[in-house]
Amino acid sequence: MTPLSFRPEVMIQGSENPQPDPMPHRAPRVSYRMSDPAMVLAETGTLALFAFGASTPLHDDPRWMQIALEPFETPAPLELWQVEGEVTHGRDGAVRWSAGGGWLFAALELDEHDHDGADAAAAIAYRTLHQFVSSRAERHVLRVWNYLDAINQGEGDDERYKQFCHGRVAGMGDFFVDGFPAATAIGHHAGTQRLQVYLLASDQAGTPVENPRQTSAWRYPRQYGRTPPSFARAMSLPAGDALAISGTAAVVGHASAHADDLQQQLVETFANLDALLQHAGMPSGLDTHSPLKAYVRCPGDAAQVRRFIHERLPGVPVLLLHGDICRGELLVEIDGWRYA
Ligand code: 3EB
Repeated sequence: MTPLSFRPEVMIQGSENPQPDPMPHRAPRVSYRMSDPAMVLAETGTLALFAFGASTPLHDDPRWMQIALEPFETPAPLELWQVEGEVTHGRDGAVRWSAGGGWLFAALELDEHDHDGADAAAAIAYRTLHQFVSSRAERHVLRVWNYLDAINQGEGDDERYKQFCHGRVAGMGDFFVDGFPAATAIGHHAGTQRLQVYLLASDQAGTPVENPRQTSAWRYPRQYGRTPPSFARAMSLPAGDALAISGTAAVVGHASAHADDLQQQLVETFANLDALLQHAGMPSGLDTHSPLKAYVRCPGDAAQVRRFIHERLPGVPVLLLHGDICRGELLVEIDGWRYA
């Protein structure tokens, strides 16, 4: 839906409603940039800035986040979220946040040692973020990223990813009654039990999008754990001008396809991405404004993943990160943005 076609509806609603919803805001611009963090943080409209890997600097600014995933190409660019207008930022207990132009970034990092494991840490993280977001006008969570240590450790229902899924649902309460946000959940190798959760929220609701080639994650059968994963395959942003694409892997229906075959998993992952874009009504393919991340389990696979993506999507910015996918047989996962 374009902002123009949306306008008359809002005006009609507005005439009946003393407090009409604000107009949908233009989607934040997400890009990768090689630049000096201090300079980017000083720019008007910088909502968040991400650095990848342990060798990046630390900053006190609440908008700065060091991600526990190592990039395969160094120096890696920063990931930048830009909005229109002034940005304010602060801390609320353990939550770091920034807001501007109708958008909200919020982040929480926990040490699992303080919280008795992945299950309890996820519950605390989601409860805390829920409480914070509820206090804000930007209360519609559209996109969440989750990074946790040793994601595939443990057998059966005790696997840490499954514990995380259980705790996430326990902690979220009625956070997502209007539908789950788009999400990513990836394992890091930082060797500390650090749980990183961050989100993008808006003062307007988005539209969750599912993938016709895939069972909705919250309907996965029992074999994948006691508590199915709670995320949407994608989220169309309120103005319909961007699609936030969840972590997408070689899952067809609910099953992992091509166990341990990297090339075939890449082909299947791109078939999933194509189907998702089509189902969302977005232009097919990805363009040079559509930044992607590829999470690669085995460092030796990175070159092949890079080659495949560059051949398939020339000119599309892609950041290759060392990360474990939540099912042991999956070797690669891709997420990112598609602007209309
Ligand atoms: C899948 O299709 C792959 O638990 O939040 C992808 C995106 C996956 C998000 C999550 C998990 C999550 O099931 C795994």
